[in-house]
Amino acid sequence: MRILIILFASLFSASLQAAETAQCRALLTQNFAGVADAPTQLISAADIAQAGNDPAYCKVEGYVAGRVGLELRLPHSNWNGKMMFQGCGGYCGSLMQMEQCMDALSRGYACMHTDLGHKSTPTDAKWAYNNPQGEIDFYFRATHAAAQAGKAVIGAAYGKAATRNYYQGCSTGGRQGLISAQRFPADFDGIIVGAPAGVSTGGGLHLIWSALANLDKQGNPIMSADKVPMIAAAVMKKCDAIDGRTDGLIDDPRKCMFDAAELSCKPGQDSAQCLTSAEVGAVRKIYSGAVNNAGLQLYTATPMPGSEPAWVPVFIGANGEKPGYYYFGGDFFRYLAFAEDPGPNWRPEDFDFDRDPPRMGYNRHLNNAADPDLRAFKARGGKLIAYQGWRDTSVPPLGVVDYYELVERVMGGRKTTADFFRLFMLPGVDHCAGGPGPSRMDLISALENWVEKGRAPYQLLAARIKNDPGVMGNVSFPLKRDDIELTRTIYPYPAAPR
Ligand SMILES: [Ca+2]
Repeated sequence: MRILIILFASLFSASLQAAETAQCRALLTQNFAGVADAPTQLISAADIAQAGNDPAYCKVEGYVAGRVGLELRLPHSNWNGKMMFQGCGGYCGSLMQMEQCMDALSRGYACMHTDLGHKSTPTDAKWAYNNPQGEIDFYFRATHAAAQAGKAVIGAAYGKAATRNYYQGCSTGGRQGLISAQRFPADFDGIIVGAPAGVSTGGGLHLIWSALANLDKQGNPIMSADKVPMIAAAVMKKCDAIDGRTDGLIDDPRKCMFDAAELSCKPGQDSAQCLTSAEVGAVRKIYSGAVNNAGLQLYTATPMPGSEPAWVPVFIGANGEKPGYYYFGGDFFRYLAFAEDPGPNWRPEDFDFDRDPPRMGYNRHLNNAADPDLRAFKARGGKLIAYQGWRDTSVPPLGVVDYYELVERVMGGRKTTADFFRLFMLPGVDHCAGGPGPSRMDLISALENWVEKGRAPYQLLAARIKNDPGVMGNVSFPLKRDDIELTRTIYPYPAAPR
């Protein structure tokens, strides 16, 4: 009897194994042209051997009409029955974040990614020049279309549909996740959103304002990058202990009241050790965020005190160069921000903070992931975990804070919101990851527990790790104990440790 049970069990597991094995090359013989919302063509399918910690998988490449490129990595065996959709970054334009699938893949997920409908570097937007379809794909269509394609390919590869479909992404990827919850709430059962760009078109104003803040009328830098550590040190000295811990992290930078004039040069003082009045003006401008000539704040999400070490090179170029956002932010206005693209000859100095913000409604309509009405996503059982670094200079942290608070008001209060949406604010963390604060959290496990077991994340353990690979790198869980430098328990906003 016992032998029979073992025999039966092993036969059962063998058949299960067979059912879970991705049928890789046979996928190329299948027709995906009829996938709803996503006429799909596969281009290649290849077996990739197991290597190191990465399992063997089937690598599938293809596109959705017109030009939404996609890739899937399908584990050959031990598929966990689920899909993970990996988001992109910047202006996307390639499958550059496919490597961030590897954590999910090693857990048994079939993982996929899209280039968002065009070919480019992550920092250029020429592809969008007079290209409205490209903008539609980038801002909202490609993620939805690729998800439909991916679900169909996974179904064909394993002979059954995924039991759960999840999404994870940061920056542009965070925006993709919010757009999914807002506009395509049926696409994903659970969504992880990091530092979402495009909660408001104001994100573009932030880029251009902060790129110009430290340039004089001739376009030369007002303050050199070597003044920044002095400012950072003064802010930390003033505000580190407000949260009760002198640890180099400012838990809630909204409580830090710092004015650059505190570092003003006194008569006779060596200007290397203080700020000139022009430099005080530049620093105040960075903190203030975009305002028009009437003094009206155009975007309330501004760089926070404590973010100063991350101002170079994005707001203040190293070695007297133009700051990074002069170029990255410039492309937004050259090719995306307006209904009619001003094109390659447009310069950031051409932006008029009175005339031009009202012209950005066209982009806002495509871009903004700001709709607080998440009723459809909540009703279908969707769960949303968001996180944001307080030191972020690319996506100012108060954008997602404002969005979360707006959702609370629209969805009926804190408790009814916490039932399906939680935000985790990370002290001392840069854009998506990195910085002195702990930024790495096992968010996939947290999402699985919430969606599959009904266990909401009442806290998350964040870790700072050695040699963090940064915003583009893959970090697999569980973390290696020797790699962990610092941990911190993070509670859902607005709760804070005492
Ligand atoms: Ca502190």
